Amino acid sequence: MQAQLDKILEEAKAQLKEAATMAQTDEIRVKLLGKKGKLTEILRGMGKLSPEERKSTGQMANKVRSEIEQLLEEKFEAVKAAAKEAQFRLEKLDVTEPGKETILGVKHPLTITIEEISKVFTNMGFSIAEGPEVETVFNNFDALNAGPNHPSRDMTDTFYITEDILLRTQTSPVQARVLMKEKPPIKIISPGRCFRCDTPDATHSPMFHQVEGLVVDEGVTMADLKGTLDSFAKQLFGSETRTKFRPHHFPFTEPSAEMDVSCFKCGGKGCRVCKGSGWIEILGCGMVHPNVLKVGNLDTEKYTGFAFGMGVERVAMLKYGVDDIRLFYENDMRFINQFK
Ligand code: 2U9
Repeated sequence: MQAQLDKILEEAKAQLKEAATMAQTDEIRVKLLGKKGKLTEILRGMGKLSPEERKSTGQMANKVRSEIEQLLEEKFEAVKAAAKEAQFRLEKLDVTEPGKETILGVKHPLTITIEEISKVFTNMGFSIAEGPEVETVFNNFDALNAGPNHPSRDMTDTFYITEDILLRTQTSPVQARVLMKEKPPIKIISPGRCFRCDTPDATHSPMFHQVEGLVVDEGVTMADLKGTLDSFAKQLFGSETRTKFRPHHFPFTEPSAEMDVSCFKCGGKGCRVCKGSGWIEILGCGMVHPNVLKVGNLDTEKYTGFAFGMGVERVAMLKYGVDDIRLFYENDMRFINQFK
């Protein structure tokens, strides 16, 4: 019996040495100490022995059992620790490893330009107004004093959807809506997308962007217009920038003007950017026509206003030295990435 028990213990030691997982260790436990386990069977068979034999065999068997239980416990602990170690190794965090680069998008040059222009005006107390790109003929033309025979209404210049609905040709209808809805003081800019039936070339696109502005209150004068736009030019193109106003004509303003800025490239001496003149035309402006103020039901004896409008693409092309407007719409990342 002793020999049998010694053999079981030796085998148990050998098997446990080989076991590498909890499952393998448990399998060994079942084979030895389970219901049909080798040692269990020996213990069960002791009933048939004489009382003397039962006592000595029982002592031997119990000693072997507690030794095996001890070995099993140690093995369970060991494989558990090894499993934990392996898991830790797997999850190890290398704090010296360089971070993974996140590829961020970049802002489109037109977005950058709109944001720069808007910032200058919002810093001067202007609010930003927005409106639909699909507009009524009334808001786009009639409200802006462009009568039924005005050339800008021509089918060849305007994308009509129906007789009364069109794609806005400027952002002025946004201001017309504000004028009809709100009371002075009004001090807004309206950046946005516009559409004109133009054949694309280096300086024309059927879709383009504008920033327009409108100020209406009691006692607004041409001096306010000039002061505001001169300050704008100095903030956008540099504090050395000078401005000059040339008479012009728009249906929605009277008097009207175009504003030139001294060339930010050559300072006014004359270069390729200003085509030798020293000046660059940047925007149109004027005192809001009384007919337009009347659309807002305003007393034209009491209220006056000024308005202005500029093409965003033109400003961006001048600022960044872009010589073809179509580059803005091709989304070639080699172009877009240059404005980071
Ligand atoms: C209301 C009243 C007046 C907006 C104005 C201009 C002058 C102007 C052009 C510049 C280049 C458009 O992109 S461009 O072709 N715009 O010169 N725009 S005053 O006047 C308004 C607008 C709304 C109610």
